[in-house]
Amino acid sequence: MASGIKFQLKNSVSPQRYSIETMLGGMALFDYNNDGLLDIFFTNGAAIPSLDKSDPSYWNRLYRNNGDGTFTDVTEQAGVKGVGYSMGVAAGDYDNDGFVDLYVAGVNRNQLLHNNGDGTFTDVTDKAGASGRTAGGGKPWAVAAGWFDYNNDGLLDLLVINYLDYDIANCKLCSIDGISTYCAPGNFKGTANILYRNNGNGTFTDVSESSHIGQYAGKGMGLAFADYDNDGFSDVFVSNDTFPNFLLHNNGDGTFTDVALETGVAYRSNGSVVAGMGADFRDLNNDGLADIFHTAMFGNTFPIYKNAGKDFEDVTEVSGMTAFSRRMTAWGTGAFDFDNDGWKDLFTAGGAILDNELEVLHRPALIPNGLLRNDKNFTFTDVSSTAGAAFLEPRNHRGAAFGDINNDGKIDVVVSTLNDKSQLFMNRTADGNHWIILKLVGTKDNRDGLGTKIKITTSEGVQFNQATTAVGYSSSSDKRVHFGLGKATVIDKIELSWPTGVKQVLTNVKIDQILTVVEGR
Ligand SMILES: [Ca+2]
Ligand SMILES: [Ca+2]
Ligand SMILES: [Ca+2]
Ligand SMILES: [Ca+2]
Repeated sequence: MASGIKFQLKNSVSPQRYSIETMLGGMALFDYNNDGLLDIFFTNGAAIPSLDKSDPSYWNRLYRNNGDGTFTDVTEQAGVKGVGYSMGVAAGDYDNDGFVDLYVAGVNRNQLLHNNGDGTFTDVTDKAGASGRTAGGGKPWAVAAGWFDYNNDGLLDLLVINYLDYDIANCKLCSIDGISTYCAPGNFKGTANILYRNNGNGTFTDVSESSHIGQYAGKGMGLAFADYDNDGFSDVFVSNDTFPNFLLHNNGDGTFTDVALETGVAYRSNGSVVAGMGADFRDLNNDGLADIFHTAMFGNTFPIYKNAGKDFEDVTEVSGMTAFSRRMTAWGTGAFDFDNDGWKDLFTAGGAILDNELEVLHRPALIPNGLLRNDKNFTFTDVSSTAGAAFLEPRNHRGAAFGDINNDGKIDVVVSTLNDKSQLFMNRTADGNHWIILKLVGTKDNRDGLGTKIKITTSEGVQFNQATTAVGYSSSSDKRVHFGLGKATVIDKIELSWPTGVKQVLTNVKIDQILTVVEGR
């Protein structure tokens, strides 16, 4: 059955090959109308070089999930077609009114879209003070954003990830052997990211300086949150493009310190800087410590860093990732248990950086997606070849968002493709395994429960996950927390640690259900 999703990511490719053209585009899987069905928001480009978005082919798009496998384009009635050259999106209920809002990151304009609860959104960017402009008035090129409660006050704060110091009106253009192509990031300076503290009255304060986030200029692409040292404060991982990664430790006093170098995640263990793309920050070996995975470009291999407690161990070589990824570039990614066996697997959205990669670098411009099964102990097996014919089709994939679109307990994936239709991969894995999905409702905490750490215990062992929407590249995934349960027929215990410190324990929980967990009840 046709899904009705007609969205095509359009970058307005120019003969000059402006760098922004190759960096689109993310999407969000979130339930904007609270009917229990995940809807899809796609970011989109604009005309080059005007960055004008008025032509409908450049609009961002919202598709409502009808619950029968079909979707309806509700962009116009929802008021979300957007402005400027958009790139990333982050979903989070910043005002705790029960309706999930959107922050759209872009080249020349960022937008905070308040969900009014009646199917419409209002652009409140200026009123909220979250334009993505720096204190000096400049508008850095933002590729992604994420919601998290860094100061544990029950209000979601916003981190905006900026990429290169770039001005389309006055920028360097590049060529290889006389052929115009996209510049390598080394041709531009990096930029600092922006942290906005939520004031709780619909406004935000730029705390980039006081939080020390603004001290670190990088070339950010991937963003993911986890409390990697279990001190009760959400930390931040940012993968940087051909620049050392950031691991921003939340000091708990409103400041962050980049500890990437001393914890071993700034560079690969051989000392090389890689072109960091999308990232995820989750426990891959069920020991309660969040590990790091990020995609990269051809020749790099995609790094896996095992959280060893005080620092991280580069386990890329032993993981099976080298053979899979050494000759591949990928963007979107996510660590989800696609076969519900209790171990989080990895998805990668393949696509070359240059659209004329074949012509100028003599290697493929179109790359298939990847699916890697977690065979425990940081061993991953490439199972892409059995994931389906459409899954293997080489394309110019970009963003990926993850969530259970038909509420059958299996995690589905939406993937964007540059200048082509987006794809919706419904997970049809026939495994006979059980599952649970937790829909958190914060009361003292942020309504979405983002940042809540969850431990579950079954006859098959323990598992850990956390509530987050910041996953992969420029994209926002289902806020609900999924666990595959294997053959377990009951969940003995679910332990939740909410960001403000509230602890909650559920026992003898039924499997194969979407369970709403209200904080403190
Ligand atoms: Ca919905
Ligand atoms: Ca906060
Ligand atoms: Ca921490
Ligand atoms: Ca698995």
